[in-house]
Amino acid sequence: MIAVMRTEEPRPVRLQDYRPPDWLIDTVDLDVSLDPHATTVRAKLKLSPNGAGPPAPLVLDGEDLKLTSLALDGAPLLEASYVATPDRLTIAQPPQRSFTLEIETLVDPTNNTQLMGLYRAGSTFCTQCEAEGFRRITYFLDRPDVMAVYTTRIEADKNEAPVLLANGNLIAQGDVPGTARHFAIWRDPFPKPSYLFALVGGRLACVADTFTTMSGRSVALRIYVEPGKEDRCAYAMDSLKRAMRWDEETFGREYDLDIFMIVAVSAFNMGAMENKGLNIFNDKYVLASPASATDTDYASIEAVIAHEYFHNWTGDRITCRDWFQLCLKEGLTVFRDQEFSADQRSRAVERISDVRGLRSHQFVEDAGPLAHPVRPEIYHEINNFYTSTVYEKGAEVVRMIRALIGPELFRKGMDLYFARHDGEAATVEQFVQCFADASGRDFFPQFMRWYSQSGTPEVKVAAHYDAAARTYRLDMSQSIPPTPGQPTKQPMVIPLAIGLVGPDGADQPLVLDGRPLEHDVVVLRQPAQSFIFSEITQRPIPSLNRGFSAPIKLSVPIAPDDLRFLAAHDADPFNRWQVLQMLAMTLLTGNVHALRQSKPTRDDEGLLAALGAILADRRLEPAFIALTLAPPTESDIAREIGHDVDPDAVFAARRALRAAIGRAHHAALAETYGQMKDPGPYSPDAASAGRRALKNACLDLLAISGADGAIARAAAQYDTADNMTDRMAALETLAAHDRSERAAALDDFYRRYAGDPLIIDKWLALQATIPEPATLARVRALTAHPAFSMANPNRVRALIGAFAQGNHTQFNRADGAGYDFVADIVLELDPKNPQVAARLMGAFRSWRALEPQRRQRAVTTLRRVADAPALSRDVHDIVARILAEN
Ligand code: 0A1
Ligand code: ZN
Repeated sequence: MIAVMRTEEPRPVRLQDYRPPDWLIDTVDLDVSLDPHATTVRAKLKLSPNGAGPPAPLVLDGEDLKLTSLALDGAPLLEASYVATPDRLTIAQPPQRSFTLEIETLVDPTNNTQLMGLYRAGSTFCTQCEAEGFRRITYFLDRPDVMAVYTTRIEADKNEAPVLLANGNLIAQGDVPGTARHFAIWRDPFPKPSYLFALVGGRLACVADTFTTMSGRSVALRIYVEPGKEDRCAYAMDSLKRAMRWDEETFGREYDLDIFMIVAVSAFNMGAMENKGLNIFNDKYVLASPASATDTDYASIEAVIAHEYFHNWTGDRITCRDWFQLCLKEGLTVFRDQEFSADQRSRAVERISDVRGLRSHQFVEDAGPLAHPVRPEIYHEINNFYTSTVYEKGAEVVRMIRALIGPELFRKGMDLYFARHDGEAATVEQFVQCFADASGRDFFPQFMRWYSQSGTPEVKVAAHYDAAARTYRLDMSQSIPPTPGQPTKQPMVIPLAIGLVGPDGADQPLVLDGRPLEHDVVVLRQPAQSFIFSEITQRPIPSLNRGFSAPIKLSVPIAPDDLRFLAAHDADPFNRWQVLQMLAMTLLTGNVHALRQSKPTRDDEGLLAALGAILADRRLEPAFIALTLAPPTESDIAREIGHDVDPDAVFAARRALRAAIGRAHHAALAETYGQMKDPGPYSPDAASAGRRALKNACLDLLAISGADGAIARAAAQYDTADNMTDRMAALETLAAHDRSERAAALDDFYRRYAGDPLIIDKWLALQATIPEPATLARVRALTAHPAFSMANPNRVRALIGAFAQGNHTQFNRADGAGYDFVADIVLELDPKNPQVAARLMGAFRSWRALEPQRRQRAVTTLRRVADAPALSRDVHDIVARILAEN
């Protein structure tokens, strides 16, 4: 029977309701005949009952599917024996033994605007199956604990899709006699869940290389791109080879298939996807040349290529039992890609950038209505849980395991994890158990709270030095603010890497309870706990949470003089950066307060002097200096203030500090600008990128301070730049100043790059982030520009995403027009691409912290969206949680 009504799946989904599947699928034979509007998918599934439970019906997931034929063990199924709706195929009384099911469905890739399942990016056919996209291709047990061996035959018009790819190794290809079509057959020997399935068909160019693994096997490497873009693949290929080597050297992990393929597509909902042997990428994270990509783009490409490659072991070989375990693969893989970048570049700079990102995204999420545990326990729409909490905080949790047991035992635990769970769909408990077993330490049951409790822990520290007894005591207490669904919390295990810095700037030996402190880490486990260090001969300054060993908010009363001392002498570069951020934060929050009360703001000569010392210190890495010159972000300041936030005052205070830095160090900045210029050709390496970062930070600070000739210098740099980093940096500087040079440069930029969508995205995003009232009208006008398209997620993110997430003053306009504009876009986009629409909607997540007028405007807009008819589950879930009172 083929029913047509759409039956909603029971939602929400809860972790506590997990049950193993009643049926398993051992093999999947797919035969996909590609056609722009009517692609035929024949799936032959070998099913078997899972264990000897009571007879169970077979219920396969679907979404928007059209069933055209169904057979069991070769015989067509009687209409009375099944029910097929677009989103489910039910066989109430299947045989209680192994059998094969042959399902034929018809899908329309061209009109698949959600970009989930089989869709078209330009003219290329491609798939995206995580999390629940495979069910848009065929009926299936679309859950990660059902792992099967896939064989995929793809057939297509030879002219339309000369390249046919799927997971695994190519086993056959040829022409379909008597037609203009051809086929390819791919077989992936590794059992995998459906979310890792992929196929691609299109007119694509290929860049080829090889990699010899540590055991001497040769692996073919292929990057497929739109023809004409081959010359922009070199950095991605180089990053891939370095990532493959690094995983062998650092974790002993070798690649397993004969071929590893990357396909760059122009329309993709996220960054990239780790499909087994066939990674599909948003082309933004593949394509780079000096003339088209900035240093930041290069670094992102390196990180995303590595991230997807590392998933081969952490995600593909060992996958997740259910979607609640998403952090098992994502947190761990982010940790791995961060470590890779740290090893390839500068460890200190990488850590500071990662923490800056964590604070301005994850801490904001954790402090608002969308806060959720690293391992959520309930969801309405899993696509809304690809969050910075699952990814970035998930990585911090893995990092804490390493801080707690040290690098050697950490590696032993990872080895155990790979040995014990290879080929399985695992859980977070099983992962953590490997470290408990490898280390024999007893804190892991309590440590699990990092996965179950949301919110950012706050640790308060008081310090007492007893000169007579030569002891130094740290009294610590911890608490976690309430978060949605979690009014009260239990104490966490918090590893704090510490140093006690003596008057000579050197770390004093750490002796706790008569023993040298292991790994220089104290472990806070109680609500309140004291640590007494002995043999401390001189009053030290505490350097706590070094390297940001725990993702917490730390309050420790250190006098400004001592903070400046640490800025100059701390052996931990992260904390040298951190103490200056603390000094700046104190100044900024005070000045925001003053501005709100129309009182005079103040300067901090000591902070300016400390920054000057950093700027003058030629032993420091330029990239580190550049990061140090950047005050806390607007979202950091807003979060620190916490309530009654006026984004205009936040912006004004921050801008004033940047101008003060520019004025105070005018000469040094101008001199450094000159010194950091490299005469040679562009190279994307970290040291060169760091010099450019510092040079461009100087340029911007000089311009913001109103220095003579600074705008002319930026305009000249724009005109003469021989690489995109310098051109874009100059344009960003110009964009902050409403002068004729800005308009000229923006026009010129468009003319130069009109044919290159990824570059035009930079142009769109830059205009969307200009912090001035005219921006909203400009952004609105740009939605009608030929370069913009609501159908392409990169364009939407560049223009609308940048406005909503990256322009705090204009999105949060006091008149509410920014909110209404974004809401209108969300409602327009939602029927076509709910996933991207829901992400945009997340921009409203901090509304409750705003001052009353904006809060009122925001809630009015939020209610309008909530009440809109036919909202997707994605947007509905986000709006409902953002509005919920708890
Ligand atoms: N697993 C991918 C992220 C990803 C998630 C969902 C997607 O669906 C549109 C796509 C990609 C990663 O971590 O890179
Ligand atoms: Zn990932």
